[in-house]
Amino acid sequence: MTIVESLAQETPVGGPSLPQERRLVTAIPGPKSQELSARKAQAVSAGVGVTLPVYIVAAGGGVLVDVDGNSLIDLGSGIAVTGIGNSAPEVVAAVAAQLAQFTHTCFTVAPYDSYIAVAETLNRLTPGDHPKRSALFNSGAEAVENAVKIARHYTGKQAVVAFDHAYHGRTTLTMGLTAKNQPYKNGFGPFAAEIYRAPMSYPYRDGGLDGVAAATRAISQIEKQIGADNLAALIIEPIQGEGGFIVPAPGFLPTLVAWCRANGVVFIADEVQTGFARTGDMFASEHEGIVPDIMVMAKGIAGGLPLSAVTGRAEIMDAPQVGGIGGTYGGNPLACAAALATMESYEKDDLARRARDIGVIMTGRLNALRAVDKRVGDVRGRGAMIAIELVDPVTGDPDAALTGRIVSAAHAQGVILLTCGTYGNVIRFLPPLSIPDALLVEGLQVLASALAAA
Ligand code: PLZ
Repeated sequence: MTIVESLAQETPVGGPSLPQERRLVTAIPGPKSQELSARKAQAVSAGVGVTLPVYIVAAGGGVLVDVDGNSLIDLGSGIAVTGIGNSAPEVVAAVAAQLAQFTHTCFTVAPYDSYIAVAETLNRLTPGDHPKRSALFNSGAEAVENAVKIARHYTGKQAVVAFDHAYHGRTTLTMGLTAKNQPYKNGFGPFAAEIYRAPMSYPYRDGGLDGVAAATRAISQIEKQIGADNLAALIIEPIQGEGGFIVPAPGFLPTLVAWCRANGVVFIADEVQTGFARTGDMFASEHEGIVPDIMVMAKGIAGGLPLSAVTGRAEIMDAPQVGGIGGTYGGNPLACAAALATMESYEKDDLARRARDIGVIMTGRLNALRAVDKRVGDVRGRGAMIAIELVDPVTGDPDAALTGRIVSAAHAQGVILLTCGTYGNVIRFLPPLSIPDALLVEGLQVLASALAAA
């Protein structure tokens, strides 16, 4: 069978017209998925793990349909990527049109206008009305690396500060920025030099230190251990993603930004996970009105196509020598077409508002669980980026085993849930913004039953 024939066999077609229902017709994973898992084990590097081994043939709205015919509720969006939904019609149309014109020239060889249009849109959408420039890449990690390269070039300094619980990627430089050893770093060293770690604001676990005090603690450590004269950039996720959906106390981010500005340090916001309407604003930085010098974006930018971006102050972004920034695929025309359609939809359909509405539904239900079940230690996040932290009700210690049991039970019931957190005890909810309310509520009911049974 050719690839085209086998794709054609795999009905149904994805997109929002897929029946929006949870439907289990086999055990999870079903027999066909189990066959594929056996093939995977023989063909794919064991280092490439899988959260839930159901093999997908179509997705859209708020569901993923697997090869056995099960329809699962998607509360993960492929890790915050498909905010506008899988195979969103406007993305499909834009990519199909581009596909028929040309697929690749390499922007740095023979350019095309959609790359410029994406840059113009990002320069307009990101916080601050100063002159900006953008550059496009493929993955979040690649964009983070380039942000650091550009900040070093501009400042002529080398040190970079990242925070406790941070996640910035899996390449050599970004592994160094990432805090957690397992599974991201273990055995993969040595890591890049001149990376330093500062304490985060983690209201649930730092005794309620207020934001300004937490920032002052971080700044004092930075000044003593590194010195602003050596520091090129400080990089932080406005809400930490993989680290546990940690929302810093109010005042933390603005205090850091003010210190960076006063000390010639480039403030880099890593909005790879928080960006593009996810938190109820176009970018999470907007919540406290901070204006990053550089913003890094990926995930939600292009409706599922691989694209990432670095947008920043013109004088910083223009610092590198011509030819100093690039890559074969960065800003690929198919990804740019998808990004233009996706970003238009965020604005036109006011998806930030949809994210806030989803947040109200989720936090209402999760707080109700917390009120009656002390194992739910914390409910936090913003918009459609919400999490619960599971703890021992007596000691408050993280309970990763309970977390694992709940998530497995939800998976078996056809709800895709993701975990996160330094201590592995956080369940995060990242539904596509295209999910119907009824399906979201059903997913949360499955979670509640799993919690009760665990
Ligand atoms: N910065 C804030 O969340 C990616 C990691 C999934 P890439 N997070 C998902 C995994 O297990 O690898 C992420 C992020 C933040 C950077 C990145 C890196 O983005 O596109 O995965 O390279």
